[in-house]
Amino acid sequence: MLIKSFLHRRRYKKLVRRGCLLLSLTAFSGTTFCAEPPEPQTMAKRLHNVIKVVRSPTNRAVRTTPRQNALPSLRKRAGDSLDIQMRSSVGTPIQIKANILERATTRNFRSKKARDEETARQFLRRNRALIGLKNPDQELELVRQWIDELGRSHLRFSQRYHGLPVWPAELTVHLNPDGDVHLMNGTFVRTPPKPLLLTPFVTAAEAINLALAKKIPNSHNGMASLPQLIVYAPGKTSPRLAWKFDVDVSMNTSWVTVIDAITGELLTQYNQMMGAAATGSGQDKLGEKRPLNLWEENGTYTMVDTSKSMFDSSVPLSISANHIEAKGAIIVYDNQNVSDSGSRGVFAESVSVTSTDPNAGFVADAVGAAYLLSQVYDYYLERQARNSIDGQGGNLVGIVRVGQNLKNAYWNDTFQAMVFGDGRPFANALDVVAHEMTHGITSKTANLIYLDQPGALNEAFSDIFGEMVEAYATGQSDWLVGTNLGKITRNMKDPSSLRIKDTPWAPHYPNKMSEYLTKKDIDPLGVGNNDNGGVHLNSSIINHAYYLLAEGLEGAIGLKEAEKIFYRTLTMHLTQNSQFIDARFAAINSAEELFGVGSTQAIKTAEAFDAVEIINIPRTPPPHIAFFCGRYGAGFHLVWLCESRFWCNGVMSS
Ligand SMILES: [Ca+2]
Ligand SMILES: [Ca+2]
Ligand SMILES: [Zn+2]
Repeated sequence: MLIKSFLHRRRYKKLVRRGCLLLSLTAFSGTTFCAEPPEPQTMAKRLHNVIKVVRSPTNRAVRTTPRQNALPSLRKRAGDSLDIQMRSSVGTPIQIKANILERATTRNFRSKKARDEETARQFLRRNRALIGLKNPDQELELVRQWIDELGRSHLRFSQRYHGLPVWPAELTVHLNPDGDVHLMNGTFVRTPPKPLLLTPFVTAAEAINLALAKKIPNSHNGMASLPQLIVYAPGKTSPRLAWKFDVDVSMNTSWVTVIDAITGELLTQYNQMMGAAATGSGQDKLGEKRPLNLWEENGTYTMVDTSKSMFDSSVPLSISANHIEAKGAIIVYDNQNVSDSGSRGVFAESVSVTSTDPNAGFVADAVGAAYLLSQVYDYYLERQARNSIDGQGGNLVGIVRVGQNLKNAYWNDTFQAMVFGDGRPFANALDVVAHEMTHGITSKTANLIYLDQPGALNEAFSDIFGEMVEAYATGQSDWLVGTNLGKITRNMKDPSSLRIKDTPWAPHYPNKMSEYLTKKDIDPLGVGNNDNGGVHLNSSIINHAYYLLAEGLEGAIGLKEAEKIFYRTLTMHLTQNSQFIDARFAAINSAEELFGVGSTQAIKTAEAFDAVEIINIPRTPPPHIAFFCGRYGAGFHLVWLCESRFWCNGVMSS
């Protein structure tokens, strides 16, 4: 069969075993394979269609494009190690990887930073046809550049279109310690083939009114931020001009809102605040004794921990009844059972926690909070060499007794504060508190948007590091989220042992991609809450991959190496709109950077993602085969069909 001439026999068999059927193929001259994240609903539709052959609108006579030429010339420069993975939905690379993609520029620069940027930009310019950007210098703005502990440089670029931000679209160029580009990855879109209309018909003020008129709960109390004109490009619809702003309803509710600037249509809206999974059936606070680090002045002891290495003693420390000034301290305030937005303003009632006896008299909630913040700080410093949540030794603040009997705890990024209600025994729930604080790290690194797959990744990294902090502090992880809160909300070792709701007909949490929950699975009638597309539900697939890597697989690599790989994945590789497939590549790349290409750790990382069906499909074809991927171009698309919702929607074209 023709198919076997280009598919590795073994991989073909594997795909067939996994339930994929290749229904129909006609003769074709060349082929390539594209990876894209699973789209369960699309897959379901495809099943009904039996087979779908799409004729591209462009002229078939045009056979060679700059894009097709780009691959052979890159292959010539990069050699056989070249590996390109494409996102077929938008026709841009998920990643381009080789031993060396672009050598460090030999031109002279004042600093390593400037030289690295020029090398990265040279790579982007030279491969612009492959990357899908007409003018990378104009269309990519460098937003962050850092050198990691392995001496590798990472440059994060944000996409622009005629000066407007394209959102959420980013890519990262990675340089080895010699300054050569060896990897590029990202979630971005091609330069729109036809110019976009850049004059809004809908004004910013009209956009806000439209948003407030829609169904945001309590939006009449809402405060909208200044709308920003953007090109909205989530990768599922074609890019369009839009207004983006937040509608803040309360301290823990802030709706990211995008309104079409031409039609006024609501394009997306989701609550970006990450509430704690604060479910449970009540449990008394344990009277556990915790050591405290305090600040003493004139016989009064205040709950300010200056014992961490982040503390900067050159900045004067000052303490008043309701404010503490310090740099690099852990500070706990007591909000005295007033709500977060009391009549006198946000946290206006919070006071410092004091006692005249260093061994007695402190508010119990504050003692617990000080212990938790200290453990989270120590974990990230010791295990991940991260100095505080912001990575810069910024204060960690805890605010306890917020509201009356509030059954919630959440991280407030603006205040760099962990906020605790007193309705649950959070003081003992390290996994939940570390989960919340990890959202603070995510927002400063990958900054994953809180919707669908990127949102599920955001949640998964919080669950994972919640467990890792628990393991660090207590000596073991139980792989259960919500330990000590009275009710387990997620199980990383065996996700599907739990149902997503307390009804006997509710679906189970997914273990793998074939069990991925669509919005319809979550909210069949479409009237309720679909959890932003299942961010707390589909996260289980990533959670489970992590568990397998750390402990579950035969030859699993253990917690300490697994957590290093996933921390690197989150902080160095993922971008705002990363999908599960991006996480697979990012984790493998991280393992290779830490432990070497072909290392056991890298192999096991791939196996862990295989096991949850976030699978790779064949690599870039050899250079004599014409290169094509995506919606724009010549030829036929043939779609693989699957018996179930397995992830295998690779697209082939001639
Ligand atoms: Ca806001
Ligand atoms: Ca736990
Ligand atoms: Zn969360």
